[in-house]
Amino acid sequence: SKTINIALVGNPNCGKTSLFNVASGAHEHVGNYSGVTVDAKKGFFEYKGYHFNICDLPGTYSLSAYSPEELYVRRYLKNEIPDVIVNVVVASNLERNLYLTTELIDMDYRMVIALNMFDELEQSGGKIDYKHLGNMIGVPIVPTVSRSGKGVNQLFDTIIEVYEGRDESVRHVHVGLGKVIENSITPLKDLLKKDPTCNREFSPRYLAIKILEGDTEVKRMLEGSESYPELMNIRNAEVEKIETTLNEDIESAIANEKYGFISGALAETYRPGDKEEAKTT
Ligand code: GDP
Ligand code: MG
Ligand code: K
Repeated sequence: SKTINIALVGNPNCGKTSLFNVASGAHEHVGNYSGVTVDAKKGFFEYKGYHFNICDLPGTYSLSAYSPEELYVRRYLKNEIPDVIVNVVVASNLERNLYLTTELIDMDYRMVIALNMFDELEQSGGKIDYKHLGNMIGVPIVPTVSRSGKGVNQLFDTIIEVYEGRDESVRHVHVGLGKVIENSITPLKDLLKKDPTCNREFSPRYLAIKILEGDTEVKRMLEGSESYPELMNIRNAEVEKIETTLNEDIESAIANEKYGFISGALAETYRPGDKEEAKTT
C-alpha cells in the first residue's frame, strides 16, 4: 500500500492532539500543558488502503525563528518534508489562526485545512462558506470536530485526494502583500531562483519574505551562497524603501498585509456567531 506522511500544524489548543488521537487511536493525554515540551508525537494507521504516518507537532502561531516551537516545526517541515500538511484551525477564531496558514501557503506545501471545533461555531450561530474560502486560498477545507471524530473520515478522504493530485480546490495562490512589498519580493525571489547555491528546501517566495523580515535562521541558511552579499544589499535597500513608503517597520508592514488578506477573504465567506463575539469582548 502507499504511504502518506502527514504533519499536524496549528496554533496551540486548536485540537491537534485530539485529532491525532482520534485518527491514530492512540491514548495520549489531551489538555493544556503548562510547561511546553517541544516534541513531536508520531502514530500510524491504515485507511482505505493507504498507510498513514501522522505527526502531532507543537502548537505555533507563526513560522518565524522567535520561539523553540516555531523553530522546531520549521525544521521538522524542512527535514521530514511531509507529503501533506494538515493545518488545524479553530473555526471560531479564523482571523488569528489563518496567519500561520498564510505562511504555509508561502512555503508551497500540499495542504488540507481541518476547520476544527466546527461544533462550537455551529452552536454559536456562526456561518462560513468554507468551500468558497478554500477556493480563494487554494487549499481544501474540511469541517471537523476532533473531540468526537466527526468529519475526520472526510478529512482523510480529502488528504488522499490532495496526495493523489485530484482535489479541484488545490491551486497555487499567492497571499498578496500589496504593491510596495511585492515589488521588493520580486528581485529577491528572482535572485534566489537564479542561484543554484541558494537553499532549495524552502520556496523562493517564502525565503524572500523571511529575508525581508530579517529572519536570522533563514539568513544563516543562505550565508554560504554566492548571492548572499547581493541578497543582503537588495534586502537593506528594499526594507528602507518599504519602511519609508509605508511608515512602519518591516515586520509590522508584512503582518498587516497578511491580516488584510485574511480579513478580505473572511469578509466574503464568514460571519461569526453571537456567542463568539461575546467571548472575545
Ligand atoms: P492541541 O493543543 O492543538 O493539541 O489541542 P488539544 O487536542 O489538546 O485540544 C484542546 C482542547 O480543545 C481540549 O480541551 C479538547 O477537548 C478541545 N477540543 C479539541 N477538538 C475539539 C472540537 O472539535 N470541538 C470542541 N468543542 N472542543 C475540542
Ligand atoms: Mg497538543
Ligand atoms: K474548547
